[in-house]
Amino acid sequence: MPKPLSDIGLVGLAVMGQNLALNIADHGFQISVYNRTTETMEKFVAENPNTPGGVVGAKTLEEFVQSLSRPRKVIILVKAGGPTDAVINSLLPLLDAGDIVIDGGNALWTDTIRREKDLAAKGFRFVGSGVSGGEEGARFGPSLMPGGDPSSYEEIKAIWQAIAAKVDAVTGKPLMGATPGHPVEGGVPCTTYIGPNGAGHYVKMVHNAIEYGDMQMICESYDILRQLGGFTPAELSEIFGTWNKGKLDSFLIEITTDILQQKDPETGAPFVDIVLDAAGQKGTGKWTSVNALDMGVPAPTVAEAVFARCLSAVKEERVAASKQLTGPTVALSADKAQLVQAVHDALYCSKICSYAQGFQLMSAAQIEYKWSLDFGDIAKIWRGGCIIRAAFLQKITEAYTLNPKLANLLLDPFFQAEIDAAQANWRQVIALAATNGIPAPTFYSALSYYDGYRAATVPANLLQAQRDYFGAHTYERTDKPRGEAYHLDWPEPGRPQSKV
Ligand code: 2AM
Repeated sequence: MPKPLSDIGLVGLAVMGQNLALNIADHGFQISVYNRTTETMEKFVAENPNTPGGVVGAKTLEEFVQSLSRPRKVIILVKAGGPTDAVINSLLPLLDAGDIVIDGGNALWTDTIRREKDLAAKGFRFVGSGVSGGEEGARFGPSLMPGGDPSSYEEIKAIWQAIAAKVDAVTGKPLMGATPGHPVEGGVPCTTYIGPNGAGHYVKMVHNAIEYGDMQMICESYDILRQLGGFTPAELSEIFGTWNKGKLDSFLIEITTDILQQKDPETGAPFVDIVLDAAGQKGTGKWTSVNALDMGVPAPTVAEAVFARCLSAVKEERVAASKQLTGPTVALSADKAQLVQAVHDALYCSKICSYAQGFQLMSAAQIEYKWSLDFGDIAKIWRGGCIIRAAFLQKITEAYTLNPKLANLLLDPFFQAEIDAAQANWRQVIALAATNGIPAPTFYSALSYYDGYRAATVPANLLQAQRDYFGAHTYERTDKPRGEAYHLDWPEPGRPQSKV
């Protein structure tokens, strides 16, 4: 027998919405569902008659809202942008003060800040919750990054903790094996309150940007190993499979292992060789890079990952250029086993730099928006459920537990020792990529970030002199306190400086 009122409601029954609704129902919560196209809702309800909590369909938004217990909790999972605003605007006249609207889409965090302010002014509560893990995550346990009104998190906490992915309390490894109607028992949930207004969606965006970096770095590893090692996709699958048992143990390495052994069902060729090399993107990497530029925070590796997708997308132009522009001939490496270890280390070091940049970005954003982010907790909730889940994140949690005010991940003793041990190989791989003409933009940029960050002196002295020369932009002096501006009365360009 259904309860008279549902515990929560969900608007938007595309795949993510359907899977999240089933996840909620699997944990014993009764959920009401509404979709603009009624047939989708009817089909969904008919196909899922026996969930532990129960799924209740509503044909109109009025019926939907009336079916919810108070304070009402409504998850919106529609396309980010205009559709989200449209749904919010249709819902508000039907809701009461104190009711909670939760946007589970991939919203731009500044939209979330705007919506939270707008709804708060009208007496409603708003939560912008990042949901990561794709369709599978939504169904059996995503990583959830809720931000917004803190009192609303208390209202949804029990549901969020129940439906989130779980990791082992001791090892931090994801607990797998959930099936429909049978979620995993126990474990630590991959969710925590992130912060006010747009904090949840901001952190979700940075998660996605880190994902862009991870994916591009894996692609560069694959490319270098294939070109310089001469490995077949099947051999590469074995290499990635081995890596997945060590420091690089992660969901993205795991799926890469699977992909590289997949054959194209039509031709029998390695599947990767059938897929066209032109990448798509939905915008979260770009948003992050634009924001890094806006805040003046160095996050070059993410930006390079976005640009690599852009360069891949101009396929026809590249094909034409390949017939005209020259480069070195690729020479196969003599020591294949050493190459594999070196590429492993290059990937590992680059990954550390990329995560360091992502956390730097969140650190700057929290000052800009007056949030108080807990980086140890953020790394913790990324250990399971989400696309970047990895053994590595346990180490990041430990780094921030050891020092919550860590200025940069690179300064943590564990990561410092890891880079010390692996950097010779990292440098070797980049040198090999350069001499053989293999693009490796995230590897290169991560190393430049590392070398730049550890340099007490960079050539910005000359740059400041140039700026002062042509634009009287002033400079600070090495022999005077910071903040004092000086200007030299430069001679005319081309005229030799008069001797003193
Ligand atoms: P639909 O099935 O009626 O298209 C992903 O597109 C989800 O968002 C779908 O459930 C879709 O509903 C819903 N959606 C997209 N735009 C919408 C809008 N403007 N109003 C309500 N739902 C919308």
